[in-house]
Amino acid sequence: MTKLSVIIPSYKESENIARLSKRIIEVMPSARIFIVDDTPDDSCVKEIEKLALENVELFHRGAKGGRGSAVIHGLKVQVERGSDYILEMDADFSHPPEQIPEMLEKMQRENLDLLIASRYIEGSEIKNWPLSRKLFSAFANRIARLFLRVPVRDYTNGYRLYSKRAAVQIVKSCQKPSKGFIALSEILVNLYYRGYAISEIRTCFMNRVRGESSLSSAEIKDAIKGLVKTFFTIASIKRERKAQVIAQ
Ligand SMILES: Nc1nc2c(ncn2[C@@H]2O[C@H](COP(=O)(O)OP(=O)(O)OP(=O)(O)O)[C@@H](O)[C@H]2O)c(=O)[nH]1
Ligand SMILES: [Mg+2]
Repeated sequence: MTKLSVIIPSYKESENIARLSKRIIEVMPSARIFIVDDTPDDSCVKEIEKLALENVELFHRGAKGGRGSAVIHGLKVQVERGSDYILEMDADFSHPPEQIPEMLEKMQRENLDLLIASRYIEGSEIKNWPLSRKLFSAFANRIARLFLRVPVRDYTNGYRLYSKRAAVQIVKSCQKPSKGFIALSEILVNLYYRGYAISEIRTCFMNRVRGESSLSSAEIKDAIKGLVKTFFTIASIKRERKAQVIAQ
């Protein structure tokens, strides 16, 4: 049977994390959930203990290390455990778990390495985001596309499915990811410019109802630094691939 792992980065998500884990298991009873939790206290740990589901595991780091590094840690653990497919999604119900079977089916049918649930393709929806967030996200995506030139519409939605070989590549290439959402663009670049198969699927993104946002001005500064770093990554991957061709 196909082994699917779901990585959920979590920071102060005690109002969401158990509810979400339960919903995922209802949709995909065979999935294994791996939560990488940076909440300083044990509020999320307690919620998951209370839930007591065998296939839901929480790894408590206990200090804010960033969404990017939480996901890379999760990918590393799941690669070592031999997962066939690894999904990442936010803890705040922005990403509908009901879509997991559809994503998995497309991934397998088209033999993809990365499938992005994209907010910016036909048929997609963004619900309950204030205009300021919509504009910020659209602007961040435009800028990322301008500099990074990967032919996808959504560089920053953290609802994505990876193949095993893509996950192995990410763990190897993205050891020091940026802290916030720009790490998603770093991963994208590291796969696209090495020739991995990438596609998008329509989705319905919903603003969080419970818990607090971790988007801050520090994260925006981190995104600008991350974008510059990723821009230079493209040149180094191209050099690396050229050297491989010459060596052959
Ligand atoms: N492990 C870990 N998870 C984080 C960290 N920062 C954010 N997250 C999680 O990453 C996901 C995305 O963060 P959000 O706060 O929802 O960011 P956002 O979606 O841009 O903002 P809002 O939805 O408006 O609150 C959520 O599941 C957070 O709990 C972190 O430092 N460490
Ligand atoms: Mg969110």
